[in-house]
Order: sequence, then C-alpha cells, then structure tokens
Amino acid sequence: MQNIATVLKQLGIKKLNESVCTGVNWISAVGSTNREIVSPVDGKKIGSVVFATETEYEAVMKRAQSAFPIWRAIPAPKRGDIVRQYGNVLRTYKDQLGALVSYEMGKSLQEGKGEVQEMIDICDYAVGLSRQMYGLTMPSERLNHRMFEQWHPLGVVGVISAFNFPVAVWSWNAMIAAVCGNVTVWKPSEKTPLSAIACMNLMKLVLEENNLPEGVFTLVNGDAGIGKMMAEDKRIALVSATGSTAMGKSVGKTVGERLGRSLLELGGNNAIILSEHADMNMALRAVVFGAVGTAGQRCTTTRRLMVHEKIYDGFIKKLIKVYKQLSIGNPLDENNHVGPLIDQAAVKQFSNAIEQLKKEGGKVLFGGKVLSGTGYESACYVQPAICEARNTYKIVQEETFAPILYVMKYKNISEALAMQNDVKQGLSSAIFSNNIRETELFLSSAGSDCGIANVNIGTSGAEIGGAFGGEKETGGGRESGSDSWKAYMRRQTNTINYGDTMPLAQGIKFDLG
Ligand code: UN1
Repeated sequence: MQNIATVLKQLGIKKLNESVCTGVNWISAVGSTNREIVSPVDGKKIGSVVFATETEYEAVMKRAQSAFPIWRAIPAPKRGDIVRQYGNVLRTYKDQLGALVSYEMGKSLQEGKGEVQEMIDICDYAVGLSRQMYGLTMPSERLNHRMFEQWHPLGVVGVISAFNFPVAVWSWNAMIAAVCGNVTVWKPSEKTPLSAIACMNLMKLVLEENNLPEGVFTLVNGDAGIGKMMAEDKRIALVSATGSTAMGKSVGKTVGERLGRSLLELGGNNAIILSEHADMNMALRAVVFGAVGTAGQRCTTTRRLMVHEKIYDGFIKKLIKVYKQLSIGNPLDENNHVGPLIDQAAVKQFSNAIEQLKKEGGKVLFGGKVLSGTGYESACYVQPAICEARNTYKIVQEETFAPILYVMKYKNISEALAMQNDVKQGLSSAIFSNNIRETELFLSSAGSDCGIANVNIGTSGAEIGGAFGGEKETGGGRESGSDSWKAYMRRQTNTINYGDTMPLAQGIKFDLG
C-alpha cells in the first residue's frame, strides 16, 4: 500500500479544518472543537477536523435549497451523465480512496477497495435508472379521460451514514437521489470524516468540470447534534439514516413528528441456518467471512449460527480449526484476515458482551481475547469469538458490533426458523441446504422474516442491484437497487379530460339543471 500521506495528498485532503462542503467550495468551520482523527489500525493521528456548528449547517442548507430548482430542471438522463462522470473519477481514485477507507475505518484493503467498487456499481446503476423512472398509465373509468402517474423529486434529501461503510452507503443514497432530481446534505459518521471529505473532493472535480452550482451534493461533518438538526429540519423532505436502532428510533420519531419521510437502515441480528443437507465446505467459507469479515462490523454480519444437531459437533470442530488459522493484524497487509475494531469503546463492548454471555450460562468455545503487544498498539484488535449460546439469552438478542458468533443446535427446520425469526431485528438471513423443501420453506411467507434471505450464500455482501434493508427494528427502509428509487420521489397521479363533457367518477350525478 502507498504511504498514507501520499494518499491524503492525492485525494486533496490538505486543510483539515475545512470539513463542511457546499459541493464546490469548502467552508471553514470556525468556533467549533477540533477533533483528532486517529486510525484504529496503528493508533496514529491521521489529521484533525473542525466540526460544523449550526452556522455552517445553515449555510449549507441555504445552498442546497437554492440548488434544488436548478438541478431538478436538468433532464434526468443528463443528471445521470454527471453521476456517470463521478463513477469514472472513482475508478481513477479507487486505490487511494479504498486505502483511506481502510486506514480510517480499519477494514481490510480488499474490503476498502470493494466499498469503492460498490460506489462505482451504484453510479452505473443510477445512470441506467436515469432513463427508467417509469410511471404507470391506468385505464380511466370515465369517457375520454387519461390517467397516469409521474414521479417528481422530493427536494433536499438528508443522508446520515455510519462508520462501518464510510463512503458506499452515502453513494447508494446520494447517487440515486441525484438522478431522481434531489440535492443531498450528507452527515457522515464522526468517526470517519476524512473518507467523506475525500468523496467530496472527487465530486468537486465533476461539479466544476460541468459548471454546476454549489449545493447539489453537500457535506456537513459534525456530531450527533447535526443529525438532530437534520431530523428536525422541515426543509429536509427525506432523512435516510443508517446506524444503530437507538439512533434510528430517535430520527424516525423526530422526522415522524413533522410528518417528514425517513428511510431507516438499522441494526441486524443475522443468522445462518446450517442444515444437515448442506455443502459443508461452502458453508464454512460463508460462515467465517460472514462472522469475521470487517471484524464483525457490518450490519449484515453473521451473528448467530443454527446448526442441525446431527452435524453440530463436526462442523464446530472445523470452524474452530479455521478460526485458529485467522491472522489478525494491520488490515492494509493483505495477508491478514481480520483488522481492528473502530475504537476502544467497541473493544469494551466486545468484552462486555462475552462477560454477559458467560453470566447467562453461555460458553466461549474459541477466542474472545483482546490483543496487545507489537502490531496491536492501537488497542483495537480482538480475537474473533465462537460462543455456545441460547437464542433466548439477552446478549444474543442484542446486536454487538464485533466479531462474536453465537452457535446453537436445532432438531428440525421449523425449530431453526422459529429461532432465526425470534429476535427484534430483521435485516439478513441465510440457509445452507441442498434440500429444496427446506430452502423453499425458508423463502416462503412462513420462512425468514428478514429483508434479505439467501440460499447457499452468507448473510453479508449483498449486491447493489437488490433492494437493501430489513424489517422490524431494522427500520423497514430499502436503499440501493430494485425500485428503492421510489423512496426518493413523490408520486403524482394525473387525470386528463380530453372530452367535452364533465363526468364524475363512481357514476355520481351532479346536474346543475
Ligand atoms: C452495512 O453494513 O451498513 O451487504 C452495509 C453488505 C454490504 C453493505 C453493508 N454490501 O454486507
């Protein structure tokens, strides 16, 4: 990997007090506290960022509001062309942005680059979509009438994103919102502001090249206070928020009180059901990546594994063997499988969860230690854990954002399905089985209650083409592919009378004599 100073330079990150972007210009956030951004990889300071206050937030909002009518007036396929150009800039800077994401967040370089690839993919998707935002035409019951629907942009869309996907989740929202004709205000996680600054620097290249005004894509680096302002702000038609269920409940409530729209993508408690009819080698790879990839910090991470009793002992033995071979260390070194957690608070949550599991009667089968010494100076590295548990344990019912895999036995498929569904969250789920009766039951309405249900594929690593999100406390929102774009638009039903009479619907007579 390249030197991080070079990466920062290539991504245009120089003056780190400029963390609020109007798309074209940077505004210095004065009078606020200076935040040091420390890498979880080596504990070293990457830079510092001055967080926005209400003053800078207002400045950005004003620009977003005035940009909306200009952006909306540009034909959708031309808006798509701007997004296409951004996709190309991302292709050019994929290695640099991937490296920064990896260093700032702690995910592996492969996954950092993969995240940028996810951005490129959504750009391509949005370009195609910019010519396909179809409305329906439906037959009118009245003579010489035509009835149809149109989709119009909402206005200003607010995007609140989480640290674990510092750039991709913004792009899912912002690129789709943009082709729909909206402008966006982005508040990234306070833990990963630099990756967001880099995204805006790259966007600036495209906006300037096309003489676009300030306010189309904007960024406000700040803490939870900015998120609260966004939730309360009537000028923001839709708030799309990714993060914890606690955060989502607060955003959903505040936005709901003003009857605004929210799109929530919150916690998951994702399970894999491993049947005795599964291909064990495929399942093993998927379980390990699902549970330890991104150090267990994806909302789609595999947190629970239900194994059929007949194969339980054998599979767990194999799983432990693979966990023993995992190399944990600097995620920028491609030989390592597992990088650090985001910060020491996350390490504490990991250790607390393991303590609580033991108190509830669970057993650590492997791992669970906090690592220290050479290579682990940041104190953010942990050994992924495999824990024997019951689905009813309080700790198993919670989402702990760390690599802890709770394993449990089941006797028959209905019991496994009941356990899979018996949690508050409903994001992702999977079954490994070559038995069509089991897999079809899993996918049926009596099966998984999650937004994502996979067969012979793990719970994480969804493609952008599908709608992404989940049910219950996951929040119900859908982002990314399929017809998720409709969430960023308002539907208008139009009826035109091209006749010379004035008939009323439902056959109502209203004669004026
Ligand atoms: C998230 O963790 O918030 O399906 C998003 C996946 C990724 C996205 C995860 N494509 O694992």
